[in-house]
Amino acid sequence: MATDIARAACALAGFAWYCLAPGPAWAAQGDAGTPPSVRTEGGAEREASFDIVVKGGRLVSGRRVLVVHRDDDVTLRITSDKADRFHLHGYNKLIDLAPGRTATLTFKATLTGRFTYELHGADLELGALEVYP
Ligand SMILES: [Cu+2]
Repeated sequence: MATDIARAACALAGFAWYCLAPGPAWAAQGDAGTPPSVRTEGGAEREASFDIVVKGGRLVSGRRVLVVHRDDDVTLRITSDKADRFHLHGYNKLIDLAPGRTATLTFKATLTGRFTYELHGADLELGALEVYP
């Protein structure tokens, strides 16, 4: 249900090709799967941290789809070569980016689903955060 809403919003934003890409397509690109995060199975503390680097209007860091689980402590370290504003949809996290400086966003992944993230200044859709139960 939430996914449908997200897809509709994305379609309106002109990113239908991106939003409608099925899961297996991402998997085939090596984006899905085990997140490169520090995890303690069965333990109380889980964290997932990711670097998001944008240069010349392109995402140059590794993966577009960031995979975590509900209640993980998520850290996004975002670096852009131009001043911009980063937006994680759904969680509605906004952070200003200064050129060449890394901005850090931390939050607990309390909502499950697929949430796109983008740069507002460049109007650039970068990827998605997937939060699994
Ligand atoms: Cu946005």
